[in-house]
Amino acid sequence: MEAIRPKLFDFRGVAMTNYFTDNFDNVEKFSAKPDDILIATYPKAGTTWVSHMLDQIYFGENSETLKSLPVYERVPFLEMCAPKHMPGVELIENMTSSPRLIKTHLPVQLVPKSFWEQNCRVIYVARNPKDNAVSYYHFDRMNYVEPEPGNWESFLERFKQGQMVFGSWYSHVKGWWERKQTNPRILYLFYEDLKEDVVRELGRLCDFLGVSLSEEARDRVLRAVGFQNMKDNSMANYSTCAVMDHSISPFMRKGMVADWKNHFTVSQNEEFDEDYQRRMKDTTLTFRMEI
Ligand code: PPS
Repeated sequence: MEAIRPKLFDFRGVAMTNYFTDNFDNVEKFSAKPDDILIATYPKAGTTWVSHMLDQIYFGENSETLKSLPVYERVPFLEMCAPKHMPGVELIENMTSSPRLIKTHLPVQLVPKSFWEQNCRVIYVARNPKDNAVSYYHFDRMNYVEPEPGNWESFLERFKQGQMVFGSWYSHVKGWWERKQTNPRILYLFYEDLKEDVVRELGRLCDFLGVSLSEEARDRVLRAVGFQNMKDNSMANYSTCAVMDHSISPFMRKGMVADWKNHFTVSQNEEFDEDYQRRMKDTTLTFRMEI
């Protein structure tokens, strides 16, 4: 696999790489449709899980399409513009399905304005920062279009400083949380809640979307989005993605809450908690580090 690891730079106050900024003129000009559904997350918070869930809710009965297209084509990544892949904007513009399901990792202030003008529904998924950092670390090891991760210790420092692609976890989760307070078209979900009770969270999701599933359809969705089923499904597990090396770490890695306990040292944890308390003082948003 080619070594094409990019460097981070500041883009409008957010750490980014060229793979997410090269096409930004077209991202900003993107024309959303009223029934588009945006799935927004900080990287590694549960994007693929919720994307697959939405895809199953809307198109799960059309199993032929689901079997032949990977999740990153069924739910295109708006700002993505990487080698060997069609830019996200083009993929979306070529879509014929309705509603269009669209993935983004953009912080709220960089979302193209047409999503707000069209009053689109947005599902935001957040994950506790310790597990989020661990998942991001292993992802950066196996994904050659991410910056070099370095060792865990230095990665964790960079995470705390917001020197990650898509910037600071703190700014991201708080920015979207503040926007949600005044925009009822944003549903804010937590990875930990999904793990705790996926049936309940699927119900909340369907209520928000105004979708009513039969018991049979609901069971089909739940089966399809189970961790092991997604891990075994080549259309959901990114095994077809050319820039990832799953022998280093699989994309569908552990899928659990509190795996951070296997990575953080006692002092890393204490320092992280102290920093976390300080930086979350100005928000009503709270996270569960374990369930
Ligand atoms: S990305 O690259 O930003 O789109 O990654 P993202 O999909 O947001 O996050 C990947 C992590 O989500 C876990 N995952 C799941 N957990 C539980 N159940 C299901 N069905 C599921 N699908 C994906 C995946 O394993 C990654 O977490 P880690 O902790 O690394 O295992």
